[in-house]
Amino acid sequence: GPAAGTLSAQAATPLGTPSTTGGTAPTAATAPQINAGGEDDGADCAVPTPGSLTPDSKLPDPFKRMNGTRITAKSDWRCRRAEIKKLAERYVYGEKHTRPASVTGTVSNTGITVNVTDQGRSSSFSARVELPSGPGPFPAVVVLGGFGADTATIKASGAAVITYDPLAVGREGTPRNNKQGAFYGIYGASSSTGLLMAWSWGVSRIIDVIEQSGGTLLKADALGVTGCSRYGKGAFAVGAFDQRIALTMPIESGTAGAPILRGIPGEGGSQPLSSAYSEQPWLGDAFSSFTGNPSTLPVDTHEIVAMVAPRGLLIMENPHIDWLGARSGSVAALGGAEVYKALGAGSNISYWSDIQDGTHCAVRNEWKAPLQQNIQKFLLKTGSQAGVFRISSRKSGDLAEWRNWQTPVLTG
Ligand code: MCU
Repeated sequence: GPAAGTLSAQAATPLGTPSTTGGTAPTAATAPQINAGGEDDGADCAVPTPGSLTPDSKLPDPFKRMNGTRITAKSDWRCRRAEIKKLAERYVYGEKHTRPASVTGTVSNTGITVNVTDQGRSSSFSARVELPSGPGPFPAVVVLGGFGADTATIKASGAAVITYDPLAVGREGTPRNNKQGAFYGIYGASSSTGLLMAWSWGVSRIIDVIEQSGGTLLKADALGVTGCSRYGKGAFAVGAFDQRIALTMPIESGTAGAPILRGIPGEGGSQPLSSAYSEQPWLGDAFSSFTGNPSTLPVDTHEIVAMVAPRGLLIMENPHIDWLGARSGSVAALGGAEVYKALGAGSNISYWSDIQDGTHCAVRNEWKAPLQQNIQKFLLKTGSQAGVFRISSRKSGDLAEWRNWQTPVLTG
């Protein structure tokens, strides 16, 4: 049986391959597609090759460039972010790969199909679509996996739900040298990229198809992502590595999700780094060097939080289950929030672990209002509610213990 403290993994409900042949998009007034940005707005930044790694038990300074200087202007963040992205790919998640040579597909009111060709190889996968009532085009939330997300509230708020089975793109239960799924069909079964990044790549390809569909049914500039547990880890990576995602909402993500990696060894009962690394190939192969001691990591998850800035972010965590590392999660949110503040976007990040019911991936009453408010603000663009930090006293971390840097006042 599972080790004490282990969560029994809820089986992901297999999602039927949606039929798209009969689907007809409801007619809707065509609005011009205004893109929030590209998948990777810092792709043109010159990022140095990382040098040797030096141990530091504190969180890396998110404002300090790889060349040792600190950024001084808000406009500097774009290329500093590109450095964090490169470090995160190299040491934590593995390479995402840039936009493939060809992405085609269809969007209907029941499903999305995706066909990708890159490096001379092709693969396909699909997702299910459920529309809210009323006239489109609709914002949409991509839900990774089939559990834990409050899809009723998402739809009642006026957003479509796109249910995506990450396992079709990066399968679980395979050895690291024989990874399977649509991502690995293209980039190879021995790719060192972990499942979380493969899942993130899959959502990016769904967004490519939505962008190409012309915006009559789903709005490419009003997309969110969510998922619980292992799919919370995935949702976190999706939002960090695609800047077209307007709202990122990881739920109870645990180790390899939001919680600071440096915090895990000292947070009693939390899933050890070695366990998260070996349970499934979620993280990239290169993370093996850090499972015993994360102190030489040149990046930590407060900076993955920061990669989402200034876009909408709602981190939901469960402080009743030690395994989920919610104390380290609160530190990641607080640390990343410093970047949001420096960018003048402090009200775009929310964190909520003050909940009553300890059941893993339960749909919770406490999260209904913040979910709705974030959808209104970042997807429907009708709300303006400020972000909230509701950190449970059960698992409340202290950022001051984790940093030796201060937040600069950025110009611009
Ligand atoms: C929190 O996410 C994982 C956790 O990392 C695993 O150790 C456990 O087996 O499964 C959790 C999960 O995905 O539950 C549905």
